[in-house]
Amino acid sequence: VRVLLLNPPYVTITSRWGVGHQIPLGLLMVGGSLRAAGHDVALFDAESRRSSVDDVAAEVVRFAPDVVMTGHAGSTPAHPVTMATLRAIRRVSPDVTTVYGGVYPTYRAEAILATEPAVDFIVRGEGEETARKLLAALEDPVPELAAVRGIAYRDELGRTVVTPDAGPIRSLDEYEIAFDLIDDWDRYRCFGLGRAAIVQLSRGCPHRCTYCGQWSFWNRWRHRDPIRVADEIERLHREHDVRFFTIADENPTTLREVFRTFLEELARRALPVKLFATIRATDIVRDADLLDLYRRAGILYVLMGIESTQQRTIEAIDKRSDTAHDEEACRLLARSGIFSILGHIVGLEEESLADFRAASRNLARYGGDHLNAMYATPHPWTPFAAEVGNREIVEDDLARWDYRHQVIANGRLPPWQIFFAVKLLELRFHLRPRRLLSMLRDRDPSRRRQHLWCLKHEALVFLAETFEFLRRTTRRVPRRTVREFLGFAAPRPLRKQVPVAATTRTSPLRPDRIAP
Ligand code: B12
Ligand code: SF4
Repeated sequence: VRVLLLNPPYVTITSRWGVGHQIPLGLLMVGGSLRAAGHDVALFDAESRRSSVDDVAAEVVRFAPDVVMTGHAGSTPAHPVTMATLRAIRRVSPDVTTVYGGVYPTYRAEAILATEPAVDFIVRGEGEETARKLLAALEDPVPELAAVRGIAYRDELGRTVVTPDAGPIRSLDEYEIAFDLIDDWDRYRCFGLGRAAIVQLSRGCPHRCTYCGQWSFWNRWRHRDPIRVADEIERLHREHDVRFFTIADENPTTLREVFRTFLEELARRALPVKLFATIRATDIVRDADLLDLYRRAGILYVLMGIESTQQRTIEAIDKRSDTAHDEEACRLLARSGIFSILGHIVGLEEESLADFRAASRNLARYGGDHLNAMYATPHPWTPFAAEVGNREIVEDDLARWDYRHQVIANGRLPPWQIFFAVKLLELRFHLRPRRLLSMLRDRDPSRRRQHLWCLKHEALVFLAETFEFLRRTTRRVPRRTVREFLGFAAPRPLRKQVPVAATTRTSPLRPDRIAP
């Protein structure tokens, strides 16, 4: 089967002015699996090419695939433009079969199929095996679609059929990743460090933060062979001069020994590459004795989702962490020469201006290097969405459900006040004298270059977001609660909260959430 993998033309302020574009790893993983099964596969990355919807339609006519497969990492906010693109494709190539995958369509399959005739199939969950089985079924003169687990489609009577879940892939190492489908590595550059790629050591997370939609998507935490991932990094560096790697994992440090093996392999190879990883503060504290190895392996940035500087909020979202760990992790990373990025979420509670002032003071005390202030977003598949079901939404455009726009109303403060409170928080954090002074005092020229690169791009994102907000303040959003907007039939029951004090905060791993 001739397959065109399509990364839709979804471009955000953060990719345009901030971190840049990244390779579409999910599609490359699906592509590798399909190619190994004998299909003819190509990739069109409309995001990094900054193509228009019409450019994509023209490319589909030119390539003339049997099947177009699409999906984007920034799944929910990318949904509207993905649908516009599939509609344009349908207009010019009515016979092409369309397949849509990723996190958002996994959970909204029925709603999408009911309203979007341009979507023929949805692959729910991990794509490698299911996409292969779907194509095998489609090649059959009498396709037995109902037997393919993990898909959704319309039957000949137009009824939506959702087949049983496919379940998590057992051995992630069995699948090849089609990195060679990338035709121009120069389109993927990050942090001013040259060519960039994403790699994945593990999938899933054994934690259960209420607002996070990732743990349920991947099901159990599983990992690849850490040595093979190090091989992959070395190969991408040697063959394509990739110098910056983002580790896609939700929680790469879940098993200390696995992560340690990965780091030791990288340190031993002494490649001139830098890494970005998302790691829990509790694991940074746990790994205090390994942080020198982290640095030698090339880890340059660690994003820590601290989410709030209030202990009550951290407990309400079941983060299984605490403010002491967050502060300690910042200190340890600074001591090890690794840049920390603090993920802070606004809207998990209805903050007052006093709460913003307290957050600003606390974040300054933690002393991290960068702040990524985000807005709580009620993905319908999270317990958080049910918890905030009665709050109103202030943003009904899914394209803005990207963590950079306020979605849920705050009963105490209007959106314009929240926006400026967040911008002030960012400004005070990034321009605090102690931070600026330590940047100026940094003698290492490569670190100084990083400081400057980040400062410039943080300023650009700041200005672009402010400009965008001012242009858009007049738009009125009809009054609806989260529940009404998402169309919940009934609020989902709240999960039983485990009191944090009754658990071991630093190692709350449950064996049933980790694959053997
Ligand atoms: C690396 C990363 C980034 C990178 C690179 C993104 C990229 N272009 O690849 C950067 C830093 C640029 C980034 C930016 C953003 N990101 Co981001 N990012 C991630 C991260 C950490 C990993 C993504 C990844 O590569 N995963 C691994 C791959 C293999 O998984 P996957 O893409 O889901 O693909 C699998 C399946 O979903 C499925 N599949 C996917 N697509 C398709 C298509 C078909 C046809 C099929 C059959 C199957 C299929 O098969 C794949 C293999 O099993 C995730 C969190 C996470 N750990 O997953 C967040 C995440 C994807 N990001 C998210 C968001 C919202 C964003 C931003 C919008 C934030 C912002 N406002 O700037 C932007 C989008 C900008 C952009 N243009 O990409 C959210 C998406 C939320 C949602 N579910 O809707 C996530 C899940 C974070 C989170 N915890 O909520 N991100
Ligand atoms: S630790 Fe991170 S990935 Fe894991 S459930 Fe919490 S927010 Fe999600």
